[in-house]
Amino acid sequence: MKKHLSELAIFGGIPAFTEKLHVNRPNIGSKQILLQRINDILDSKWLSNNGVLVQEFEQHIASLVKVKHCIATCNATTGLEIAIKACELTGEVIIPSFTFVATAHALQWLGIEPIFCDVDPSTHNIDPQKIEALITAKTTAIMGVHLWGRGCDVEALAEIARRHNLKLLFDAAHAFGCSYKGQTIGNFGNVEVFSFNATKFCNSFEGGAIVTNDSELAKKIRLMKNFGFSNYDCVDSIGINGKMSEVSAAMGLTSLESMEDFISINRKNYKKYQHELSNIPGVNLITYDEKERCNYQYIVVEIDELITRISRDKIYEILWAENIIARRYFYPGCHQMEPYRSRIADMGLMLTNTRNLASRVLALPTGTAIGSKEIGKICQVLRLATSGGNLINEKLYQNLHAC
Ligand code: T4K
Repeated sequence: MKKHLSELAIFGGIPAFTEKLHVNRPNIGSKQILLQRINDILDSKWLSNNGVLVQEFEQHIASLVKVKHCIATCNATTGLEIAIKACELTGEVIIPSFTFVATAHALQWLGIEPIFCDVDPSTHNIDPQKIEALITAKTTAIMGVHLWGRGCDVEALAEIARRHNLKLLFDAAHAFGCSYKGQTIGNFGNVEVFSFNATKFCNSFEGGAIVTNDSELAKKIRLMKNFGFSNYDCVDSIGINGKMSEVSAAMGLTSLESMEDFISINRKNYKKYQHELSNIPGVNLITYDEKERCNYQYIVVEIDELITRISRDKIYEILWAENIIARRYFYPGCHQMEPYRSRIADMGLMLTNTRNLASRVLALPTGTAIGSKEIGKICQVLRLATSGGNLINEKLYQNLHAC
């Protein structure tokens, strides 16, 4: 009978998790209120197409973000595509290479080439100093990503965009409820897009929201997300079906009502990880600026292999074997995925920080699905795995459950 690492006497024999602990288990607000809302939707027989709950969801977000316009969408990827189309981008757009692949795909889907820029290793966000070298006659915009909910260097990006007459967009999929220099994210650049996917701390099953303070742009976006219809029988522009359904809005509104609780649980979990990891050399938790509003929805550690003497990938395998389903976000980097990888073979060589981060980063479970006890055990496994270092030899490893 194979044993879990944590059960081995040599490591102190802590009982293993019997159920899988996933990263990004959805937070569920009040089931009762959600079910009531769904019941009302069914009774009203209005299921989609700009229903009352979608309108309420949009107003709620606009007021939370303190932004003029919010347009709900079926997901953030479609939201990005609509925003890109509405901004009339063409040619090339500069984005960070260390992000979820949807950032790049949203552009490529529209025939626009994403140009990958390296990130700042201390923030994981696009490095403004590396952008200008990538600007060509074809560049029409910069699209920053507020990775993990930590704001990009908005001023530096805005200054470059201004100097080169480029549009500035933000993929704010991670950053709902966060601020940058005291201002709520959602107010920067021409337009920003949030995600309310099930894995986000506030979710609408699937969903997104495009936010902007530009009234003309908002009008265009509103038309575009509904096939371009400005009225019955009247189509004013090209459009797509980017609409959010009423049931998604019901979940979204219910999530928003519990948003503060979710953030406070995430923050408590973050603090527990911070405490537990403080004495595990080489497992470095990323920091959030306490002066800003943060949603703390990602617990991200960087593994310093020189100190741990065990690779991030080995730690990842050990965690999985222990039923801790950590993720290597965003390995191996967008530029190493198709269709981008084939396009520029040595792109990885130029994106040194992205390459390093992609080999060091691990996202760990958090959210309402777990608490102090589980975090204590996750960190105990990390402690054992890393203090083992060369103890985690092949023989011992063979004792572990296969992933
Ligand atoms: N830009 C950025 C920077 C993004 O991170 C994302 C999405 C987007 C744009 C696009 O947003 P959307 O179009 O999705 O609104 C997940 C999410 O599906 C994706 O939304 C998110 N980023 C990305 C970071 O994570 P995967 O491929 O890792 O999903 P998956 O199915 O492996 O699930 C992740 C974890 O969540 C697993 O451990 C299982 C758990 N999970 C997931 C779902 C859906 C659950 O426990 N229950 C669930 O219902 O992309």
